[in-house]
Amino acid sequence: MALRGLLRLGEVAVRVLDMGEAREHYGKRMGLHEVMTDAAGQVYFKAWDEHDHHCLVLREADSSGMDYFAFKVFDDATLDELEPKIRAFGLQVERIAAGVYPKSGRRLQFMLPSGHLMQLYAHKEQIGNSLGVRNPGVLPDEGVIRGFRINRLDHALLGGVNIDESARLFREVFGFDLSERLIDAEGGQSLALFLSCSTKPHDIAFVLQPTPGRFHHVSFLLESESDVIHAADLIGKYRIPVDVGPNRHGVTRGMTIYFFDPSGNRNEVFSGGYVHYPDTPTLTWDTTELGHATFAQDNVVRESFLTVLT
Ligand code: M3P
Ligand code: FE
Repeated sequence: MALRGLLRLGEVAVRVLDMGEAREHYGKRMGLHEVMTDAAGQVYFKAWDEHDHHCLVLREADSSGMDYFAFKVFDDATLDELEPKIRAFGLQVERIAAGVYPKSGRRLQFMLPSGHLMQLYAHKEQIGNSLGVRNPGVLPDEGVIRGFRINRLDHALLGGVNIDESARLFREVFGFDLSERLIDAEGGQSLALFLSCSTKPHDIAFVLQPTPGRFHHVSFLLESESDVIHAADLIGKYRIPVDVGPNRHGVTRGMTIYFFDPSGNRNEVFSGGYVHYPDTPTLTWDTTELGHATFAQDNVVRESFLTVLT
């Protein structure tokens, strides 16, 4: 597959209430690598198998939630091509100069109809995954893969209003596929929309909420389903609050566990899921199967999963 345009979710900026606790959670427990603190005190992390400098930015604030998320695009020309298209869709686009965001090239920034601040960038300093690029081998040195053994940032689920409009931007302007959707069995209203720009079942998703700009979870990829169980063991050992213990999503078919950071932001680690191609039909779930769509091993509808957002 010739992957061009938007490549992947490259960065999520999360607000935390206490930076010390957050560092312990994301660094020591989850095992992400802390790579930098900036002049404003924001702390930057990367997952071991990412080449780019960072994927997670934490900012200490009075409320938890997400400040913005950013997709990496293939090249600088992609930014030039997309800017007028985003404007033509009806959004105001702000240009942010290279270097304003550390280690990053210039960015485009706009507010989604669902109330989420989104950015696009083409360049971020690459510091590698510690294996090098010539005869890299397969196993990094001891201590590089640690904690929950997270490979990379994978996706985010965002809660907000006008999710059909946000999805339309991703499909019509960014060329994403609607891989799956959850609809109200009665009225047909979209309740959750899953969008892919790759062969993954989703790269970004939206869930309908009464208020804009909410954050449901950020998700990190693990190598294997046994690593999900290993993460669950660590979550228990360190008394990390669990939202949903190991289970399999109906939507995406990923093996998942949901837990909370010390500020109440939901995190997910997962493994697996099917391969999505551009000709894969959109899969539709409706509310008569809400339990199976969300957690397919026990089919239990979890109130907290549907209502707790930051
Ligand atoms: C995921 C995933 C819902 C399912 C969410 C699924 C909201 O987050 O990673 O597959 O029904
Ligand atoms: Fe997820």
